[in-house]
Amino acid sequence: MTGLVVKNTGFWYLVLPEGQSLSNSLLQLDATQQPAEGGLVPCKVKGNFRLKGIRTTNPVAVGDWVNYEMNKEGFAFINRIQERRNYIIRRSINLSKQAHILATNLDLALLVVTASHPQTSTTFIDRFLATAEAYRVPAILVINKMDLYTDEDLEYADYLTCLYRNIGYPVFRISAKTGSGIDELRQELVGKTSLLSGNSGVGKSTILNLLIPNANTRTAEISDVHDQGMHTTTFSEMYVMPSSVEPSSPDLPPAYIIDTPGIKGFGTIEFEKETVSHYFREIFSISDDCRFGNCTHTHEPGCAVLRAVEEHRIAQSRYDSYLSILQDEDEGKYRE
Ligand SMILES: Nc1nc2c(ncn2[C@@H]2O[C@H](COP(=O)(O)OP(=O)(O)O)[C@@H](O)[C@H]2O)c(=O)[nH]1
Ligand SMILES: [Mg+2]
Ligand SMILES: [Zn+2]
Repeated sequence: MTGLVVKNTGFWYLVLPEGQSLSNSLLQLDATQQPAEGGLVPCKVKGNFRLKGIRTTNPVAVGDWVNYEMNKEGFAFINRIQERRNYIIRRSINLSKQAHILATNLDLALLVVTASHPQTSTTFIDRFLATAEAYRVPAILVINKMDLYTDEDLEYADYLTCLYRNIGYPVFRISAKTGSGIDELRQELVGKTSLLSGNSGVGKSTILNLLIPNANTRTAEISDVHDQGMHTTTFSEMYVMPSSVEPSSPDLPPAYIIDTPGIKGFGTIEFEKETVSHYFREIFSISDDCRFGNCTHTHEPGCAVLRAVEEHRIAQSRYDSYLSILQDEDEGKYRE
């Protein structure tokens, strides 16, 4: 039998049988609460699944299409993962050689950022975008809390908007509080499987609750002292977004949104020094004009990238992020 992995709770994977449609109410039940008829199938994993030599804490991830079989004890086990179009992993904290697969088979990686409360740094954004490029997942930025901003915050929001639109990334400006910009964002997500990411406190749960009535994700109050949200859950969770607020037409493909509560960032796990520049689109395209083919764009004579940074054709903030990833490789460590 074939199905889609829609939830991962500990060693249980909940699988949606092929051809069956998903509802948020089923997603809210755990493995032991699923109805026998028409429910999600609780599965365990049997066999050794590996990802290109990388050890992962979870062999199977939300978004995977799998084959499963019932066993005698009455539960199912996954015995094959169908080939993945893509995946996004993060390095496990304190386990430098282990990685956690956040989600697979993604159409979109959506990064929610804020100009304040808390402020998202360009380094964080660029690491996210570079990771998305490396995994070949199209990325978009969503600037939230537009209702909240002072003139200074707005300046930063405008800077981010221009910078990333110029590079070619779609940028949405929304307020989950007032609802402004939400319809445009919803249109972007229709028919796709999207990963929702961003620092805690930027409004991911609030956005989900707005896009998906009854999603009931918990929102955290930002602590005044640390200006950071509280972690509430840890596993990747999938939600189904109705294609419109009205009862959706059955012909429209569903939109899946995968939330990764408590995940702050992605380790730059697979980057090699020579390829880091490939994941900065505008740096990569200008590097064609560097004198040396193996230019690292740090000190070489005739480096077109260094010249472009000087002439402000490449943003200093982007170049700094590029250098910071290179530095990680030097030190052999991966910060978040
Ligand atoms: N003013 C304002 N506050 C927001 C907005 N979106 C979320 N918040 C608040 O920001 C805090 C963190 O939101 P939450 O959704 O829990 O963030 P998450 O950690 O990314 O899931 C909560 O107090 C929300 O009410 C917004 O657009 N404007
Ligand atoms: Mg949240
Ligand atoms: Zn160069």
